Amino acid sequence: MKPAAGMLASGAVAAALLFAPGAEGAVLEPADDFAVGDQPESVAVGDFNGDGAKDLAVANRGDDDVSVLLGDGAGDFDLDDDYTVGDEPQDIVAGRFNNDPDFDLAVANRMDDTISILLGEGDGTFADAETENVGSSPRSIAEADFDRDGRRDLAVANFNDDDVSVLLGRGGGEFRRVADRKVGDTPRAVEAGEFNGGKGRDLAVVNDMDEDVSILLNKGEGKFGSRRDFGVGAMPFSIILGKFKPGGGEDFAVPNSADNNVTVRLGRGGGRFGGADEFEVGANPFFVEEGDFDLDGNRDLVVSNFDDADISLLLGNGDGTFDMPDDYAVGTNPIGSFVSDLDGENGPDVVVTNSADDDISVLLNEA
Ligand SMILES: [Ca+2]
Ligand SMILES: [Ca+2]
Ligand SMILES: [Ca+2]
Ligand SMILES: [Ca+2]
Repeated sequence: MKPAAGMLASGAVAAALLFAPGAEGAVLEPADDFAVGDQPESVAVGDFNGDGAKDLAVANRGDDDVSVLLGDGAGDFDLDDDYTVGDEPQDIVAGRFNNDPDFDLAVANRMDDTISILLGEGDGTFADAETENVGSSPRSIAEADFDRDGRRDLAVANFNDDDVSVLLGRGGGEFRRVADRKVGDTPRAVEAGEFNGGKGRDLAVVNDMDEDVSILLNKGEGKFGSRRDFGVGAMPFSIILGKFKPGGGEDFAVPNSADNNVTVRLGRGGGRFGGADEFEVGANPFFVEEGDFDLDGNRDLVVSNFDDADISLLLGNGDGTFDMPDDYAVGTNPIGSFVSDLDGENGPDVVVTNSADDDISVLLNEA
């Protein structure tokens, strides 16, 4: 770690004592929990019924379905309905996949090598799932308009195939699988980002066995160049892209579940990254998201710690370094998380899936 980060650590210890969860000055309020299905692993956010309040969709790996929870705009959620998807859904994204303004859902099903598309009706309900084939053991799904035709597209990380399937949206909620691009060994997570200001959104893929991130730059028309790999730590699980320091392209943060830390590498533009810095988090960190939680203009990180039943909030310093974490209790074995302003005040809030409790935790921001 850079000397500057070490200097900040002593001040951060004092801050951690002051900002204990639930205490005055804490950034996040104590969690409220809401029941979902069996073994929830991933959550997506959107306004599914068009009432201006954010809603939630949770992929339940143990139930092979998706729970939809409608929000009241103040941080409360009601379970509305469950929708059958494929075998062991692992990841879910919300987006607009057909030609109406309503949010739809896309789900990666790890055991039957498919994705499920659930088209939204605009009233909080969804049509029966349509199925598309992808590679072997899809673990993660990302959405963006990769070919810039105005239709949203999908990228899926196939864990057993060491590749990423690219599916271009055709409108109407249908997709055409145009390519499987090679990445590293056992890709576990994929995100769409912008690394070179080029021809559309690029891809960042986390490779478990290789302990690195493959960057694939968009060449236009939904085609991607050869991968360039950047090392992270042991058993990396997920990735978030953001601007943790001004300049360059997007930066990335990756939790290393076997190292109990997060690797941050700063974008230099052109799809290249600076050296790795590590920041300590809790035990067995799985998911990372980003947002400006204390509203100081610097982007912060939030990480779910699977073995600790909590999340770590690392406040950013705006120079690519982060303070020591403040931890907030959630449920048992938290995995997926999503950051969004769920109550329309006080900046971004956090929702976390507790895979062993069959519920989700919502932590509202009180900054
Ligand atoms: Ca809503
Ligand atoms: Ca497109
Ligand atoms: Ca901040
Ligand atoms: Ca909020």
